[in-house]
Amino acid sequence: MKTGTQATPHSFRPECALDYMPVQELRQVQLNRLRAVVQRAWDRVPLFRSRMNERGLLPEQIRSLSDAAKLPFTVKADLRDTYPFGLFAAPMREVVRLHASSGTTGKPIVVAYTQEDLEIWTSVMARALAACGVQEGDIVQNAFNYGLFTGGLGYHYGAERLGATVIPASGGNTERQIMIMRDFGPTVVFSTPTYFLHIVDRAEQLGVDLRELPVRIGFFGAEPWTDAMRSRIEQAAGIKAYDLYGLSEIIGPGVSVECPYQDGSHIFEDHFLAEIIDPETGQVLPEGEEGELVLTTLSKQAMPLIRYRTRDISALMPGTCACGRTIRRMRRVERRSDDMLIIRGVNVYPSQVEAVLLEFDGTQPHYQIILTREQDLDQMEVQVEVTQKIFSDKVAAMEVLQKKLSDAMRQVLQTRVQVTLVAPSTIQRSEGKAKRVIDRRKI
Ligand code: DLL
Repeated sequence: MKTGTQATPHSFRPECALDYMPVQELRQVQLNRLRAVVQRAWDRVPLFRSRMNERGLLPEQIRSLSDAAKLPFTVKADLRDTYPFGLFAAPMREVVRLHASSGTTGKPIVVAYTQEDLEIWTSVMARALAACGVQEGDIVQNAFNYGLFTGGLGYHYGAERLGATVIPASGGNTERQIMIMRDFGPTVVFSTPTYFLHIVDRAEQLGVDLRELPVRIGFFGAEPWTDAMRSRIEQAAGIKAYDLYGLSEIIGPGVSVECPYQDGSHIFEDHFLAEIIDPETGQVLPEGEEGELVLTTLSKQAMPLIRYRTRDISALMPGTCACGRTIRRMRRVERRSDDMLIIRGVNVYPSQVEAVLLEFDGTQPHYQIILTREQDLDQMEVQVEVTQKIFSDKVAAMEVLQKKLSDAMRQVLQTRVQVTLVAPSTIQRSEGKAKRVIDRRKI
């Protein structure tokens, strides 16, 4: 590990002042904001108001933070059903940014930001980066994708706010990433953990020793990763690797972040109210118990979400962190309670694959998704059965179909997919639920 420039666990940064708010004050801020956001959603989002009506609940009945448990949940399907803009709580003229993330079918889900929302997003990202030692004078290489994905721009604005020099490298083009790391001397990197491991491998092949470069801190997220992956990253690159969590629906990256103790992820509770529920019953679980993370945006204007079921499995950690922050910690997310796959940081649902297959003649609804990791990069193969007619046709017909399917998958899933056409009846039939996904990646 490079020394001298790491954040010490107790180094206080003014950007992080709100992380240390007295707990009572913090709870009061949360309650005031919760009441305001419930009122806003009630006034402006028909779906939310009708759900409240079904429960005979009025905004003024939310008088304490524990009353949040009375509020209806919001789920991903609600975003799909109101696609594209049905959950917006601000007129389009106040919306200054749209982002999108995969939905469960062909259409993405759309999220919106007012100027104030962007300010909040920038501030939580700045707090997150500052907590782990990013500061003016740092040069950061941002290898998260820029575009509809929230990763690129979310990190970008947070780092700029701190006065760091941002290199908007975006994802991909590994050799160029390594060239930038050597020639521009970044001290901080942002990436998905798997992509960074790929950079590490490629650098080794090229004879570049990342440990000798100035880079000292990395922020990783957008997909689950483990402590084993963290150790590999830290050792191979000679950096401290921090976990940063978030999701588009709530804001993008910046819901929570580790501190130098790397013992749980601090939730920016003044902006996000966190609960853990039993995914089966929907009941709120006590601190320390594992369940599904449910988040409420406390200050978002354009698209407030009340009790959003993230499908991420975590737990709220009891006790306070040695760093002294009063904002609570959640355990890092290592799995989800639904079938969403994260491939190279991109969210993919098996149902999206199915939707593509259904559009083409000659395929059968029997398919399997096989995930592997080669040189630390996720590979996705879709094996699909073709009809007897196509199979006994000329090879050219198979090739045309294969090409069309690959292109369509890439278009819809936004990631490279290897399509393999297989003979009828070759994919193993299941007696119960079809086993659509074989995940051979080791995380
Ligand atoms: O992945 C936002 C983000 C970008 C977070 C960059 C961190 C860094 P979505 O594309 O909407 O947004 O995907 C959100 O990714 O529900 C989790 O399942 C997973 N995820 C995000 N961060 C982490 C993490 C962005 N640190 C979904 N650890 C979430 C584990 C994560 N899973």
